[in-house]
Amino acid sequence: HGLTTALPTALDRGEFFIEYQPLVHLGDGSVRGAEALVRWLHPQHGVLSPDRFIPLAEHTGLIVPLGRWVLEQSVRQAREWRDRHGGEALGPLRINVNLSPCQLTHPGLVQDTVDILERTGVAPEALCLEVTESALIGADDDLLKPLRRLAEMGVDIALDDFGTGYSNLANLRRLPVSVLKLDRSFTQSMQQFPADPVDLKIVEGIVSLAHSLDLAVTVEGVETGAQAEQLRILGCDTAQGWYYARPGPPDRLHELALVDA
Ligand code: G
Ligand code: G
Ligand code: MN
Ligand code: NA
Repeated sequence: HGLTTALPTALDRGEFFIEYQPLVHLGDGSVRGAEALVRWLHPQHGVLSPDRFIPLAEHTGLIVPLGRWVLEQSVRQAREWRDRHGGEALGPLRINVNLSPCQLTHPGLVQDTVDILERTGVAPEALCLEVTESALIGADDDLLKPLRRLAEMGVDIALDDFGTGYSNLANLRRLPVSVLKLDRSFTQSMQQFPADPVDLKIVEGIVSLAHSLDLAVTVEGVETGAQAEQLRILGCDTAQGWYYARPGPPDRLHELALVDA
């Protein structure tokens, strides 16, 4: 239908834009970075969420140039946040960017990332690439090789939506990941305080396994202070969700980070 025919030219027409959602340290509430979330400002349909067009972009191959554009814009934005605040006071704000499975198999991924980091002067340590758990299920060495190269350079790799796929916990050891992003469904089960004891045990187990493997744990979809507190007590490191802020324009993140600096 209409979206399919409009998508190929949308990038050239400058119809995509990026919103940023802060990543907050659960211990002290400080803003540590943001996740970049792409949107399409469609001339007829208005703002479309990625669920509406990312599958299409994957299907048509546009995801490769689109993903590269998102990466470049986001890393540039991270550089701008740093410059605008004289570098230090904001701390090193980190930028998280989602990668789709098609980008993982694209041969240009490592070189494109290196080029973008060099062009912008952003340290690899300030970048985190998010890959879904399901994209890495049964991943062979060929698929993991580019991620390993990036990880060796200092780029963080996060396992997104963790706990929704066929979480093979033993498999974690072989993946070049340094962050687990616990799926929103776990956060939702922390609605009551105290939360369901079985859910608490599961999250506790995941956190302790993650930490024993030197992985940081980020929780998604935090909507209430009670959830944040529960997840902090369980040892989660960083959080993201509407309780802190909805995804928004880059200046908004800058303001949020300044407030608690
Ligand atoms: O805000 P939300 O509706 O933004 O995002 C919905 C989904 O779209 C999330 O699963 C998110 O990971 C995915 N997403 C957002 N931006 C990107 C992107 O730039 N690339 C890819 N591959 N996925 C994205
Ligand atoms: O990459 P990922 O699948 O995690 O994408 C994050 C998605 O979750 C985006 O669609 C974003 O808008 C959404 N989101 C972020 N914070 C919250 C929240 O607190 N509650 C809910 N329900 N969704 C959220
Ligand atoms: Mn994500
Ligand atoms: Na997620």
